[in-house]
Amino acid sequence: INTDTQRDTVLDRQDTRLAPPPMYQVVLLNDDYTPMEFVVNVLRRVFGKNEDEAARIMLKVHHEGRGVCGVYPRDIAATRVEMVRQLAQARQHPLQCIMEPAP
Ligand code: TYC
Repeated sequence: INTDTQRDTVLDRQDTRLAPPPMYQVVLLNDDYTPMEFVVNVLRRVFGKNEDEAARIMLKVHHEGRGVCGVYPRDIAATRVEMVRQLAQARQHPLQCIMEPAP
C-alpha cells in the first residue's frame, strides 16, 4: 500500500491537500412566457444535457416551479447563470436562473 496519508507521514511534510470546493446548484425558475423549446435548448447548450434529460428538467420546472440544472464550484455555477441570462435577454424571454449553496 502507498496512500497519500502514508507518504505524508514518511516524508514528514505538511498536509498540502485541499478540501473540496463549496458546491452550488444552478436552479431554473418557471415563468408563464418562455417557450418550452427555448428552455430545452438552453439546458442542452449551457448544461450539456441530451434531448431527453433537457425535456425532463424543463417539465419538472414547468410543473414544480423550479429545478436543478447542475451542481458546480462557485465560478462555474456563476458563469452558467450568466450564460442563461444572456441567452434569455437576447430573445427577450423572462427566464430566470439562480445559484444557491448545494445542501
Ligand atoms: N412555463 C413555460 C410555458 O408554459 C415553460 C417554462 C419551463 C418556462 C421552464 C420556464 O424555466 C422554465 N411556456
